[in-house]
Amino acid sequence: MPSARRRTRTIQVVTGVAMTGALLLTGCGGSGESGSAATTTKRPARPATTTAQQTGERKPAAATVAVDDMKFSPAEVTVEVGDTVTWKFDDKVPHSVQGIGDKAMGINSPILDKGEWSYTFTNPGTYRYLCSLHPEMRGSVTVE
Ligand SMILES: [Cu+2]
Repeated sequence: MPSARRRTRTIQVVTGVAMTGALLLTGCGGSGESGSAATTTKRPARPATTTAQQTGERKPAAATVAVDDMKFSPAEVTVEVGDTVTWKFDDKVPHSVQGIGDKAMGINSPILDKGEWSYTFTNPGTYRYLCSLHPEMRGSVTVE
């Protein structure tokens, strides 16, 4: 078998080279194979984890209270935490939405005769309010 013979010769050659190399160890720096630089394949940067949350979209009002005919209607509404209540003003005289007590301090609309005003409730509880011009006009928002 010729291949077996060749292999034997190759082994001999290799051994010889190895020996020679050992002898010339000090002298043969630099002449080796080039291009063996490990090319680390650069992995593409992991894409930013996309969150499915839609924080940009504004939630529609969970409840709408009409401010008309000298009253809030419905006078009592119930929403969930994070919900927005919108008051729609449409009366012959102006009104406002004014929270009653420290808890409802943030509820404070301008005085309006037309248009609407919204408030987003972020804590559970019952929030009572009135119209600053007509304190007999009262309503409440319960946040669950
Ligand atoms: Cu009023």
